[in-house]
Amino acid sequence: MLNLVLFGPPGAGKGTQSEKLIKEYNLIHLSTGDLLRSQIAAGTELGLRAKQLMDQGLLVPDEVVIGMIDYKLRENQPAAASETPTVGGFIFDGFPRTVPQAEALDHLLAQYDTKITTMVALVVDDEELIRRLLKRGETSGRPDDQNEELIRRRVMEYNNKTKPVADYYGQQDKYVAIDGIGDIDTIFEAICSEIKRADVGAE
Ligand code: B4P
Repeated sequence: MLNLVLFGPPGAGKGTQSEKLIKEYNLIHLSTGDLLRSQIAAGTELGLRAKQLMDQGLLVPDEVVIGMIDYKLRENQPAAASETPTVGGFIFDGFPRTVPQAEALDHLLAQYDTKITTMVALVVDDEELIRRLLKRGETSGRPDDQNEELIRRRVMEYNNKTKPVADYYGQQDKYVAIDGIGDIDTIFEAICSEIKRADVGAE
């Protein structure tokens, strides 16, 4: 199993690269941002609560996103232990975003006798992030992409609460940083090289 954490600030290219990686490695894509937006679209109570926070550029509570990931992991396990897995693994996009989420993920994966292979971080400076998200906001319709002040709040939330997650994986020798500025295919190739290195190292 390849279990990849794709890490980086809002607008670093996680969603963009995830789309390519799931095809290349036959991975199940678990994006907490997408899961939350589908709850909002469905008008669930959870979605309504999450929307209030997301629209302010704030993170939603740990227990909410951990619960969603727990559910999705259970949903995607082979029915019997002897059954051959049909997927290559999971890509975690936008999760974990806090150290308690990272600890919970290790705990959840251990229940299925698996673990994170590596975490790849996309490094992009703040001004480029703001440029990208404002541009996406012109067409995405996402309320959290609509104004610069809100985007800066998301970047600040990342710097305060999410950045420490890199140290968590660094301590496990699973943290790799990649330049997230430049051609999308070149960045993709760099991620694939790191996956190869981590996979060989894990054998
Ligand atoms: P997410 O949906 O995860 O959104 P995101 O951080 O904006 O990243 P995304 O993956 O969508 O964008 P990408 O970088 O690919 O989170 C939204 C909100 O949900 C959070 O603020 C939070 O409130 C909540 N949330 C989600 N997960 C949570 C968790 N675990 N805990 C608590 N709260 C949580 O791309 C951005 C743009 O850049 C795109 O337009 C793309 O085309 C462009 N781009 C990508 N690569 C490029 C490149 N190389 N060059 C130029 N442009 C590029």
